[in-house]
Amino acid sequence: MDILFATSNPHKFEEAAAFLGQRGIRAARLPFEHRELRSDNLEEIAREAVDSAYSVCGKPVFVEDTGLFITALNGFPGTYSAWAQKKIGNKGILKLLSGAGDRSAFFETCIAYHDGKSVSFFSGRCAGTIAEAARGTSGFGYDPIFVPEGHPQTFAENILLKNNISHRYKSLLEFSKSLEP
Ligand code: ITT
Repeated sequence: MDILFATSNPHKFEEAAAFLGQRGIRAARLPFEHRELRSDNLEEIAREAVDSAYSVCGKPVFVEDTGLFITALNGFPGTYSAWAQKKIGNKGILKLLSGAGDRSAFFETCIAYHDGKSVSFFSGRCAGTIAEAARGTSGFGYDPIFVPEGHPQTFAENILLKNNISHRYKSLLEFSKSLEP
């Protein structure tokens, strides 16, 4: 089957298209520049975005909203992850965490799928810690500073691992199961 993924982020599209392609679902990208809703809730943001994407394309379409939630920063950058990546980047996050005893964090993704009648949600979470310094060159965004639980490398040092355990992988797995006939 064919499906549309509305996103402004080519990296997110690449990861999702590779995963879905392995399961016989061909994803096409709807380049979607959209002013995101301000909210602390990923599902609320994804809901508003998918309604807007559907009103543009009029076809079954999904969006996903992802955040990095850092315990020592009370969940920041969370739903403001795109903004924080642009404004302060990984360097800024590492600076905010200098001297922090607790470096735990998690990524969470919420997919919202509009099938033309109703909207369904699929979430995935990946726990880990924030590294002391950025490491690795693969991936994008916060990948060089995120070390998934139980592994020594950052996502940017081991992209194959990322693609098999990540927040995005988990949410896409649930989503793809729901599309099975
Ligand atoms: P959309 O148009 O799809 O919303 P976006 O880039 O604004 O694209 P998000 O709000 O979902 O996407 O993501 C927030 C930011 O978090 C994103 O810009 C990246 O910097 C970062 N991010 C998202 N997924 C990531 C991942 O798997 N690994 C590392 N960083 C990630």
